[in-house]
Amino acid sequence: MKYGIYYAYWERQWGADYIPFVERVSSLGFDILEISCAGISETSKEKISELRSAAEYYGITLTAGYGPKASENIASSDLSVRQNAFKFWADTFPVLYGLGITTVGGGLYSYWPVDYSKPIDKPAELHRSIESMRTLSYMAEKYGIFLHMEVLNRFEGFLLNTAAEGVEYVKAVDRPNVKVMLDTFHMNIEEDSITQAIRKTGSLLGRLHIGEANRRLPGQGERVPWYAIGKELKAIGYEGDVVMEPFVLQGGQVGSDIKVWRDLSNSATIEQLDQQAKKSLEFIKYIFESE
Ligand SMILES: [Mn+2]
Repeated sequence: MKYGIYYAYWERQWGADYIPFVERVSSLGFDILEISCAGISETSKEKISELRSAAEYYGITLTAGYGPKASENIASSDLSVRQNAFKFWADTFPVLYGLGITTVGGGLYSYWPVDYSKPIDKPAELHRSIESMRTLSYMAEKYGIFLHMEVLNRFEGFLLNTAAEGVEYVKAVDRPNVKVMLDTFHMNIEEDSITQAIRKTGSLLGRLHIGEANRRLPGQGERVPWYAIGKELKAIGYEGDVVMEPFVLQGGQVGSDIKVWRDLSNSATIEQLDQQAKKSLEFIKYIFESE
């Protein structure tokens, strides 16, 4: 397995100059830097090739995550929104390809975070989402890109809240480059058993986000059964990526969207954030790689 971290651990806004992060995560021992698709299609060609070169130089694999905006919802009842969503991905896939990125994960089947002041029609939304995802999967396939359907907790999404719903969705789409993505933070809220959820997802599990129940770094809490999860990943033969997605900083659009209303970093300096990420990586590798 390869181990990574999402850049937003250090950032308060979505999207960033990712080049300095490549060296940073490499020096901390990670294999992967996960970036956001936000605004990536507007990045200059020079910047994209510079980022790709940096990743190659430091031996870092780039991966991408995304929570589509309401205007980029492939499941919308509004045809013009669905068309805009396809346009967003038509502009984004070539850039990801240019970065050597072959995996995108997140609530790609809907939008994020969901506006619950509006009425929810889950069956209709699900039906449109599955149809649209099939189309999107062919667009992604041209660039060798896999799409990972991240199962999210009820407060952030309503289409896929459990691994079982993720599996059902992926089976309905029935495309080889569309898989289930699980995240221990969301699973901790919704699943009866995190290990059973992983077991039942089995070979359809394409991607994994890890974090404590409050989104601090793996190993900083006592709520998530890391050892049992590691054993389960082995049992299903999981060889995909393990990407930590900690959110500990207040402020900015990231703090607001993630609902970080207190400082979860304990006033950490940037050097301390680095050291804590390094320690968490060592912890999780020790647990997941042990026999
Ligand atoms: Mn996640």
